[in-house]
Amino acid sequence: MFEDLLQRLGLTDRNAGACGTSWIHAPGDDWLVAVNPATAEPLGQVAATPADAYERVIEDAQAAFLAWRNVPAPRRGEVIRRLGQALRECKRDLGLLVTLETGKIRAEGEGEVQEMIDMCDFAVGLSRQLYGLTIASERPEHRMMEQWHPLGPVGIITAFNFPVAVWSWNAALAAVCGDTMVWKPSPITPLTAVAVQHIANRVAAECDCPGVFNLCVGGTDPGERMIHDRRLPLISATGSCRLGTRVGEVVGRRLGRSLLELGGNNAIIVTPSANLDLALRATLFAAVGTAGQRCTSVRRLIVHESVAGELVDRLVAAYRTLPIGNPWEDGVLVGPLIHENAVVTMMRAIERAKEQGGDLIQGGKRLDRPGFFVEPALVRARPDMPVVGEETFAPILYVLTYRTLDEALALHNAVEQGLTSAIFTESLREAERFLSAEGSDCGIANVNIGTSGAEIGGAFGGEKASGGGREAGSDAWKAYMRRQTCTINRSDSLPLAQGIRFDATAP
Ligand code: UN1
Repeated sequence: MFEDLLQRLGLTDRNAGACGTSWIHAPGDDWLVAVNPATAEPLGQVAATPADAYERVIEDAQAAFLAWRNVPAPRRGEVIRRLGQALRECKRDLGLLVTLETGKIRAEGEGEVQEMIDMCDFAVGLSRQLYGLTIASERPEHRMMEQWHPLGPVGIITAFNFPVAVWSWNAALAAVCGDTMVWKPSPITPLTAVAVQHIANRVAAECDCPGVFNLCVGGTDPGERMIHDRRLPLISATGSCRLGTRVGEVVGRRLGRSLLELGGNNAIIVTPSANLDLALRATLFAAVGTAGQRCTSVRRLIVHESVAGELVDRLVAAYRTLPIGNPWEDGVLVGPLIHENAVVTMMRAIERAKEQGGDLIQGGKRLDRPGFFVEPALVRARPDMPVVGEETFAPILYVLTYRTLDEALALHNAVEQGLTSAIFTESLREAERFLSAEGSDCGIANVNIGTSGAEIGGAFGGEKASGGGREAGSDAWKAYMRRQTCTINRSDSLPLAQGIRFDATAP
């Protein structure tokens, strides 16, 4: 049905999955099958990376790093400017492939490519702003300064739900910072990764910088190799808390750096003064957008009891008319879940919620059609239900009520994760309290905006079990570089810091 599209993106039925300075066509018999979750039909296959191909990819990334680190940063920025241009040219095609491989709707598929473009623009500017500080020295005729150097080849592990944007958060920064990189995409979305690699290869060929962007498609095998590999000083990983724990442990054992962007159990607090129209629209996008499969999706709605009745009625009405269907069709707002297992996990969570005393007030059924479609679910819940503390990667929204803001904040922060958060209020005091030190404990806190859909200009990431990493905007680039403190003496004496005297006589 979409053969032309695959062709335009350089894809065939069977694609190589390992790429260093060139594609490595290993005879490997381990093929990953990309499936369209809306039809359960295969889209194409990609070869998993065997051990010897992995070695070649890492060697290419290492060799390329030796040259790339010496290229002036603004020139590295030029490569990323061109990458952004190439992405603009294929925004529709790549966006549609994201839709086909992940099941997210067209607007969101293209939105993801826009996020890549924005990220490239940001990194181009950054390539002239990798600033260090100068610091007052306590010693006469001395100067202290801080400078930032490239770190090395970076390992990038990404998840199925943002199969291309999260690569760009890392890749655009790593490249301008002078790092080369090795990308292991989710084994569920290998086709978009191969398509992006083709685009990156074209840009790298034009700019004569082979080996900066590298790929090794696969499951746990290349993943485990990467996290153990001392040649990768930084592993940036996006995925579940379980994956993050493994990455953090293994990389920590070799004293490498890890940048973790893990799960969330995000909440929206709706206060008595809230503009309910806004709260409703924001909740809908955050709860059912991407079929609830963003790490930023809202999982808990904490509503003041005085407005809970009205808000829940309006949510139920909106859920009943949600256009669910083929994500590439106009007007559809909810596509399928990613695979069969995701459907089963969602149904189990709903069963457990019921057993624990929750009340399923809307949706929650599988649709009788091919693919992995479900009705988004609304569950009236109590905070002590264990299932409410878990992140089920599906559109289940637990509705909780509260009486005082103290109670709402305590409920809000009572989960293991700490990624994104939001409050809907017209009260300055409530908003400021939510943003204060005693308010939201998350990496992202919004007022009158939902939990999902962050801009790339800010640092993205969360606290607690969400991993602590920060990616994309602000000064997230610092994770991709090594900091060096330099002190320079232009005098004829050798004063020691802290006033120490050490007058050894030299012969
Ligand atoms: C994710 O789900 O892993 O803020 C990332 C958002 C997107 C990124 C989500 N910009 O929802």
